Amino acid sequence: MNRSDQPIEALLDEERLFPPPEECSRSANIADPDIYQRAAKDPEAYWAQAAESLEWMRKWDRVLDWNPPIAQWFVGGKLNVSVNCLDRHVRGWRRNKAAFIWEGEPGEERVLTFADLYREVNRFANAMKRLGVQKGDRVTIYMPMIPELPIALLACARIGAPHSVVFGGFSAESLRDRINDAQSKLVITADGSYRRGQIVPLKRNVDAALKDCPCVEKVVMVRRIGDAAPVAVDETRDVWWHRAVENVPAWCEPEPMDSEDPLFILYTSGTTAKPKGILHTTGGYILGASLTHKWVFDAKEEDVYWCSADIGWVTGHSYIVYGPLANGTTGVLYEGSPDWPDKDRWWAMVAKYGVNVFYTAPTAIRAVMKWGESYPAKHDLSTLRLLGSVGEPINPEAWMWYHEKIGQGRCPIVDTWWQTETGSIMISPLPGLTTTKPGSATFPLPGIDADVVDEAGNSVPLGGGGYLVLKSPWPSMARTIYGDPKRYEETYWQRFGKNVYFAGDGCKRDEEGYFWLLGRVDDVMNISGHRLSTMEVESALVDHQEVAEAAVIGKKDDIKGEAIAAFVTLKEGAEGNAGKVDELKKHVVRKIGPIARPQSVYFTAELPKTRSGKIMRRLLRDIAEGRALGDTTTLADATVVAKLKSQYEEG
Ligand code: 7RM
Repeated sequence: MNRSDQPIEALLDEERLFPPPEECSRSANIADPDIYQRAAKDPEAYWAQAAESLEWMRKWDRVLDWNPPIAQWFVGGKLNVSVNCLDRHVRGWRRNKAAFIWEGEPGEERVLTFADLYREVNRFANAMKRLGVQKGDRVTIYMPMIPELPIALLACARIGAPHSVVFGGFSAESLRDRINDAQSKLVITADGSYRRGQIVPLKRNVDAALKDCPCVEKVVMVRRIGDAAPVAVDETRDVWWHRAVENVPAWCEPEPMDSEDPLFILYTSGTTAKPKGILHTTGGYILGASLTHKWVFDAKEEDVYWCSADIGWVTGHSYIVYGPLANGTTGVLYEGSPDWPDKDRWWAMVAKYGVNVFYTAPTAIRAVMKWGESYPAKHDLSTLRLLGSVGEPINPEAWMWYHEKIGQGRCPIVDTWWQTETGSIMISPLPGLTTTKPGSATFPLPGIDADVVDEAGNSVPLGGGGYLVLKSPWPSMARTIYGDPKRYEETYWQRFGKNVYFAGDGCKRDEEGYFWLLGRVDDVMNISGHRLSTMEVESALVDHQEVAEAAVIGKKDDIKGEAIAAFVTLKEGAEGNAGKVDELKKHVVRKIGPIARPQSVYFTAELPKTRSGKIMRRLLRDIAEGRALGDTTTLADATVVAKLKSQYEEG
């Protein structure tokens, strides 16, 4: 499958080359190309040397224990992530350096220095302890992009309580399932959040979720909105953040964590209806996040860095919170939407704060492109020196537009391939070294052993395509799926043997060895850079009392990358009309959240299936994208798709 706007053959013929600007090569953190070879020759020595950049309470005994597929990194080492992100900076001159420049959607501004952040993290860590949270207890965080969100993450890290952040756009039911899966004791939320001028009632969703979460003992609420978002307070359970931190000591002893102790769980969609709780541990994760942030974004002391993701996704964990803070970087944190109050909000902020490095997703670039170049052109973007992309393949057209209209032809673009499971960037240019090609994530980073293999697991020669795999362990790799180690092994470490990580992405390499990511090869959709499984949406649909069966596909979309198209069979007697379409869309939003809202719903008497009863989504995709049907020989009843196709074409 190729999600780009060109056929893959055309991609591989891409002739536009963008060598690193001289200025960038001269000053880059990584300017010596030998690093790739050095890392490949002795990976353990390479990672050990990299880990010296962290502050350890006890040094490790062994770099790696590898019993495939179980890896342990920096065995015997002890450290605390919050110490690495805060204490070591406040001890020195960074004390009064800005850690976050925050802007609320309505326009408030707040700057938190490292000392401010340190103080708030210590206080909130003590507040959680007072509420009964102990090392190892899980904490679910369901919050808007306000300073209390990174404070909550770091406070969890300080006391050794693994956090599980649930994106604020998820529904009460999704929140409930994630709380129960993690068996969280504490939930941290806010009365609400702002989105395009509207108020999202977060606490109300928490209340709904907690009707079925007996594990939760306490809820902490930030007062973000105030009177416009009144909340029901359960006096025995709920406590305001500002009350919780009253009269707590200003210092909280950081928990000495084993390198392999859990740092967080983050849920991500797989091929089944149930999201997977990806578990990351302490030493390897913070090494991966900090090192890649330093190298890929060429982090400099004086930088103002902005990653536009939400902390509810892994990109926000690694590249808003942990990586940049570990490196002592000043980051921008923005609560709201890029088109509020107008479509130049981002560029106004870039100019206002003098942003140097900007990291966003192709779906956002394509939206900005559609709005037109007049919006960025209104603002002074001359401080930008480096641009990043993540979340899905970036089509060359969007890449060129980003390069010209945002980067003004001056800024290298780093197209970064990675996943929730990899913890940090795996395939990306190094801005001072790599000549880029629009649409290619270029090469695996030093120490990352990526390959492209065929069905049988054999490496495919340059020029060919297949499945993307990682053939050696790396420090920030996921350690397990929380509560389901078997699923972890089966999903990632079985397809090509227990030594080989299967990423679930298709990939081609050109004759020069550049990697071209082609999108998922499984039933995972990529909607605006967010992962959703077809099964998740299908089970939300069949949960509706009038739906008999549903098949969902990701249909190519100019802005979102993919948009959800649902093919639905109704139960006897139910009528498929416009009202029903609306009702089903709402039902999915209620079950999962707005990101899962189907763009189109089609009613059909039957779904195309193989003789063994498997729904042939490939054919539905052909229909939805208006292509000639692919191979239909395995269908149980070929008339089903023919009918569906003509019905679809009639509109
Ligand atoms: C960071 C993140 C992971 C999936 C992954 C890919 C796709 C991400 C790129 C990309 C092509 C990229 N984590 N993906 N980055 N595809 N080029 N630069 O997105 O767990 O939410 O998603 O996203 O399919 O498997 S994620």
